[in-house]
Amino acid sequence: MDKTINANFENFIGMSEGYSEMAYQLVSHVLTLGYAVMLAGLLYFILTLKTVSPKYRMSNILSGVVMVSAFLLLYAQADNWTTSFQFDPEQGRYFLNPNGDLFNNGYRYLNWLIDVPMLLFQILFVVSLTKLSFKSVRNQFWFSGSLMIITGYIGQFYEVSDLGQFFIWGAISTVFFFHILWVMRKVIKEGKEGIPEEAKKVLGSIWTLFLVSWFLYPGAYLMPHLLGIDGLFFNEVGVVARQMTYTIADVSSKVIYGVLLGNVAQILSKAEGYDFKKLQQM
Ligand code: RET
Repeated sequence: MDKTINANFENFIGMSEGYSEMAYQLVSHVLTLGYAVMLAGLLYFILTLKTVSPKYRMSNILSGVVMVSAFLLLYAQADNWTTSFQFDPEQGRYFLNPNGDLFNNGYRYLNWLIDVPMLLFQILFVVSLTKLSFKSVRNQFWFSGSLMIITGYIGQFYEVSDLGQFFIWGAISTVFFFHILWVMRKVIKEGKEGIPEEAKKVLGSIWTLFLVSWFLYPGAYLMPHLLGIDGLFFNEVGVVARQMTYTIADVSSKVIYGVLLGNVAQILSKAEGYDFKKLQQM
């Protein structure tokens, strides 16, 4: 297999030096943790549905949708890892399985195609927009969210075979990414107007979490070349770092984000006279 094949760099490491026991298992465990957290999150979002007034429940429902799709696709991603590489007892390392599929991070991208619009819409069911139009924001989120992912999905195929294409598609994707950040900043700023101080603080944390966790994805895209083209990360350390980055980003941008939005919804529900704790005692 030469470097003209549009395969992810994980395969080239698995074909040349192979993976040590620790690197192989770390990736396998981190991928497993990823989908396990999504199932746990699903349970949380279902069980907390009634803690917010009916008006805000769409936020929990969208988190639930995100959990189901992420669970299934991350499960497929983990399965892809274990079937792509196999242990060689003679060398004591894992190498590309000649009878298996190649490894590809594309499952994730297709998961984002569902989850990114859902996560972006979700906040619109919690904050009240007074100046911005709900429809226009929703359409901008939907448009730029999908194009950011599709262009990145194409680009990631070229991370070894054609760096020109890899960087061009990555740059186009980044334009849509910045558009999303710009719209989200406006939504959060406007959402803070006229709500209790406590809810404002949580919305502030959501913006920080959003910025940090969403920037991890382009970081993972660039991982094989992060410390120089085919440089210090073009090895098993880069492979482990990439899967860890993705898992941290997924747990933050989907689960923690959903929990924090739920907290805002709880505060707002209470301020509007829906006090879950009191209802429980009745
Ligand atoms: C890509 C390609 C390279 C450039 C940029 C990217 C951005 C990806 C982002 C993904 C967010 C995903 C989320 C998923 C949650 O389920 C596509 C890696 C900018 C921001 C939040």
